[in-house]
Amino acid sequence: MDSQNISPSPTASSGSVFAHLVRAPEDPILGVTVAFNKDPSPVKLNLGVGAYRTEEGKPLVLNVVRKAQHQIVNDPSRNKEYLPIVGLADFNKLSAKLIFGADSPAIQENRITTVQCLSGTGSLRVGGEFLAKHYHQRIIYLPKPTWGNHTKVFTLAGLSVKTYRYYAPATRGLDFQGLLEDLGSAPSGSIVLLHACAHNPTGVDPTPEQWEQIRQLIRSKALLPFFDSAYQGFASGNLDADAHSVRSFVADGGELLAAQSYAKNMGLYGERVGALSIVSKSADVASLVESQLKLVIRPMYSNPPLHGASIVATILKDRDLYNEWTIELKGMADRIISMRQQLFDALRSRGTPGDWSHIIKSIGMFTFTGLNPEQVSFMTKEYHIYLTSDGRISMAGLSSKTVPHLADAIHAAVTRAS
Ligand code: KET
Repeated sequence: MDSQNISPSPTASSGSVFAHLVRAPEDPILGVTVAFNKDPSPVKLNLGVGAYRTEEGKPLVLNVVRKAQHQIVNDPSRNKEYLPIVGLADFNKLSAKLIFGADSPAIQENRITTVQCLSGTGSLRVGGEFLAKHYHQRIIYLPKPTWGNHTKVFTLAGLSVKTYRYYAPATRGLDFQGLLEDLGSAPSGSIVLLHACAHNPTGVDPTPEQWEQIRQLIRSKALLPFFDSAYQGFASGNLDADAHSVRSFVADGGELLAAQSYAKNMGLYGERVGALSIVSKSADVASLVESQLKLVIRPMYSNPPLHGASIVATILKDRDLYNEWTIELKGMADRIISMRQQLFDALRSRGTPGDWSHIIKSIGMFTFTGLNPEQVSFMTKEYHIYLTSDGRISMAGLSSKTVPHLADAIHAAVTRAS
């Protein structure tokens, strides 16, 4: 062949077909870890992503997870075949039981469809796509503020995102009046995203009495609740108590969706294991729902991964492993609560200006400190402490050893950088 005849294509000479791309910003939460990883400082501290760390600052693989993995690996009858489109049957049944309660009438009446999805995010996305396709109202209301990814997940699923008032910066508490007004004026049938417990990023949850009023309002206006349950067990240390909000909406016989994640409560972050449940009015409808969910999932990722779901199912179905899990979970929740007290005490002993009682009062993995973006970037630059620019800190990333460093940084940020 005459090589002179092979002339470069016009695109090769003018550069890549992708040369026009605009650089996308890093993710507001996961991008914090990217920046953290680049910092060579020995005192650096990552309080960005909500991922549990031990007192030694290390990731934790739960003992029950190690045991379950051991069982799975040593069971010669197991294989690596594809799972069904809806995932592992045992996992789905046990996940529904975990969130709705073993005695849930909706389970007994076969009114719940549960499908295994790619952790909490994937469950929200599959639920969003299903609603965009099959539900008569495309508007979804998200609390303001909410987990940053919610807006993108639901917008890309084809829903139209609006917000309802949730947090009152002045009181660092719930804007309950605002919430009732906004949901009260939502178009009938609107979908409402609710954090089942441990609201992210504020750490502020409604009281049981407030949940009851929210439930009555949602039902009276025929709104459709969609629960995001990413922290069951992390709020109070008790799995049943943390499912109270969801269960009260099932108890009234109405319909709802719920997305579950095992990332935090079993420490299975990278296994991407979660579930979407849709509670319907009858077993017939539930089976129609399942048939359509399969059509959403099959072209998206075909069927979900096996390993994480096998771990979860192994733990949930064995009484001893389950009990051991609840103890380990309580241990994580208690360590977070003790970090709250230690940080609060450290700030008080430094005389840091401001009322820091919200650090103790917040529920779950995070504290919404009230620090502004300038103060946050000061702390990162001067103290190598990494957190999201909205001032949220992951209490689960702290330890007794690092509390003084964080308290020094907050003190300096408040007194010098404001
Ligand atoms: N819902 C909420 C409220 C949430 O905070 C997260 C994760 C998820 C769902 C999804 O988790 P998954 O790993 O898909 O099961 N939040 C932490 C991690 C992240 O942003 O991806 C975080 O806020 O740091």
